[in-house]
Amino acid sequence: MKIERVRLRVVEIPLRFAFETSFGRWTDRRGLLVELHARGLTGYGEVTAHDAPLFSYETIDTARDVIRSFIVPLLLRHDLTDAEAFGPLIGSVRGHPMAKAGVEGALRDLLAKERGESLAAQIGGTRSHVDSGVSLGIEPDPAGLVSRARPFADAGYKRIKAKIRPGWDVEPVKALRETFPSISLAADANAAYLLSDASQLEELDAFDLAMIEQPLAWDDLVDHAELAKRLRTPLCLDESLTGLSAARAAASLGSGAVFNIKLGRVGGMSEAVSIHNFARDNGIPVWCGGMLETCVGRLHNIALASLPGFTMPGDLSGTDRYFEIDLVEPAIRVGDDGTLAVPSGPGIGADIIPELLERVTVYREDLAGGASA
Ligand code: OSB
Ligand code: MG
Repeated sequence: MKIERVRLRVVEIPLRFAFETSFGRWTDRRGLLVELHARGLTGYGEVTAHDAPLFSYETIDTARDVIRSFIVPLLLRHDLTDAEAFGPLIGSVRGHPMAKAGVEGALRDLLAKERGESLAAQIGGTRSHVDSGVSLGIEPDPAGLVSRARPFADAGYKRIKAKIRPGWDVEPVKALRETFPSISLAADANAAYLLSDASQLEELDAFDLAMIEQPLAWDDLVDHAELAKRLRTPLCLDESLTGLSAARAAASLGSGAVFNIKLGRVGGMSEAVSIHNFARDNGIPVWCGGMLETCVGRLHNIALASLPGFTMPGDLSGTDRYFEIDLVEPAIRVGDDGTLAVPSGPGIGADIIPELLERVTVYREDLAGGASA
């Protein structure tokens, strides 16, 4: 399909309440959307990088540069009809997985729309609904965290994940567990601990957590394997799970009993599906992680989570968890049964509302076809 125009948009959407992790605090989400235009259709993808290189080395600006200077020129030289051809096409570009994933997502949406199939159908998804989960940031005190959690527990969210860091771990997790004795609970450290903190993390074994996510360094697999032997609570890898190669190494070392698969971190849908297949073949449960995406990224995540191996609730919430503004119609919402519907319409399966998209756009750049706006 001949791409007539590539448009990058930096968007800025205020969060309903601040979100704090061990590595940063957000009061709004600045994000990068990729649009591919062809034959009257638009494919939408999202680059999940943030402003600063704190989760990984990528930023919105590094992604814009790599997309503009390297990925789009390769893409425009070919007439792709199959999304699986995208990975080999850009294989010479090292790293920058979030930049690649954003473009692959837009291409997949475009190709799926042309064929009139949903993104979930395009990848062989089998679920019509996926379980919800919410990720809650660091709050001033444990009672504040419990108040944040309550509406989600009441709304039937299937899993609550709390951000932890040294000094904010046992107390908040204990408060959640005492308030919600039977809910599935997880803790996410975003790489804030060292192996020498193992005895502190062992205290979390008392709260029947589904997992502790990425306690150790963002690029570590070896210490995670060591820590896993010391804890009863399963470990889950996020930051360190950079692709299929890392997944194979992690499985062989025993670095994580559970995998969080994120489209941006692993470099796009094709790689995410490969990790899913590998994990399924090796009996490793996986779930779909989030990066505070706008509705565009969330729809791609929901499609991914429709694959059969996604047996644990992920970071899949309604867009009303984070934002007052919904850029798509129908809006993404958690139903009474605590699940989200996997859209069956073409591509991402929801319509972007153009006026709202314009309203949140703070920068726009056209890379092919029309002039810069
Ligand atoms: O580590 O899972 C993470 C948000 C930004 C960066 C990293 C993470 C997160 C979350 C939010 O936990 C998940 C979501 O989008 O719902
Ligand atoms: Mg995480």
